[in-house]
Amino acid sequence: MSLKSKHTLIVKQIAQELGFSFCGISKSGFLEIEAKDFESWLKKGNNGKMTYMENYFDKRVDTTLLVPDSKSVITLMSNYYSDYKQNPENPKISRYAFGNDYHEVIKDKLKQFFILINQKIGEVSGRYFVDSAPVMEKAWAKKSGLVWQGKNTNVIHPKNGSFFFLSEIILDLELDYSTPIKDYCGTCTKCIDSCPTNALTPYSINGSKCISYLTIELKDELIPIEFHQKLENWIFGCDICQEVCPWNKFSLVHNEIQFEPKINLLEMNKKQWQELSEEQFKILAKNSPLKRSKWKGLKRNVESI
Ligand code: B12
Ligand code: SF4
Ligand code: SF4
Repeated sequence: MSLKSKHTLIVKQIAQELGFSFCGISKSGFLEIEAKDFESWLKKGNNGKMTYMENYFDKRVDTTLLVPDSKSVITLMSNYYSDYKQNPENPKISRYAFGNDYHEVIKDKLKQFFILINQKIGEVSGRYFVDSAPVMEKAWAKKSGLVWQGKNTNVIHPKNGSFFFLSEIILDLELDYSTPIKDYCGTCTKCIDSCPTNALTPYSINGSKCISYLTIELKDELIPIEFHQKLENWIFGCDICQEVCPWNKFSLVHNEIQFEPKINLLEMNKKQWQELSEEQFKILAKNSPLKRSKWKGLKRNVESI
């Protein structure tokens, strides 16, 4: 076995030890096709008021500019699927926010991953990311052969669906690379047909119309009135285009204790949300992604449904 293959094996073993669901690797570099698509997405204004998406364009589409001397992008997937069902009459929270904030949970694991690579392989440098950085995470997950990108724009694993977080380790170490898998959406259009705000066209999203954007990303202003009737009780994110996806019938419940549902938050009815004080919110939403919208933001969302 070549040294590169040995290192690849070590990386995949570490991923398993740390509880990542899947690990795929591709060559660090310029994302030529995605750069063009992303540029036209921005030109159409599909990012709405997420102006941070316009920053660091060159680095976002080229990991060798983001992490100079990098050779490999390791993509890691973390399952967050929970079969806990919220009462549909109550204000709804998307599954990814049932438990503790994934940014913190996964960042801790990536830190350990990096230490273990340095212990088991030798001195390797690089950086790790989860969500917040200018990295086209879905494009890298696709490239590394783990998933295809569905018409709802989420990436889907053929055996376990799309309820996964993505994260990456970008390294100056050469590894064995995988090739992309095929697209299994076929003639299905369930996600597009079910989106209440018509945010989707096949393989593309108008972010500014997505409930996830309206309830989380749109800050310091009211949710435009034309969307109020369409929120279908969602007050933090939206899971509709994933719930209707036939590939999510294969989802398995995660085994990450930190993603266990915070029942106290999830079982609140509208009246309880309306009466919730800022102090109570701080206690209930401790370590939760809901902190991102703050008490004020959630109150606005509750008043919009
Ligand atoms: C901005 C953002 C959003 C925005 C915009 C959504 C979007 N699809 O981009 C908003 C706020 C709406 C959002 C919502 C959600 N998000 Co978000 N988001 C991001 C973020 C920060 C950047 C994504 C990005 O680069 N968008 C830019 C556009 C251009 O990218 P794109 O949609 O992939 O576009 C490509 C396709 O359109 C393709 N394309 C264009 N034409 C064609 C034609 C064909 C035929 C094909 C095949 C492809 C194709 O080219 C484009 C460029 O590659 C990433 C984290 C990251 N750093 O990557 C998380 C991320 C994508 N989000 C995530 C999640 C979980 C969500 C939500 C499910 C949360 C929720 N429950 O509310 C929803 C899902 C909504 C949806 N249907 O996408 C996960 C997705 C995991 C997965 N399995 O796919 C990510 C990766 C975060 C993470 N680390 O886990 N999100
Ligand atoms: S998350 Fe909801 S609003 Fe956003 S695209 Fe999917 S179905 Fe539409
Ligand atoms: S619902 Fe259908 S079209 Fe949409 S992502 Fe899933 S398989 Fe693809």
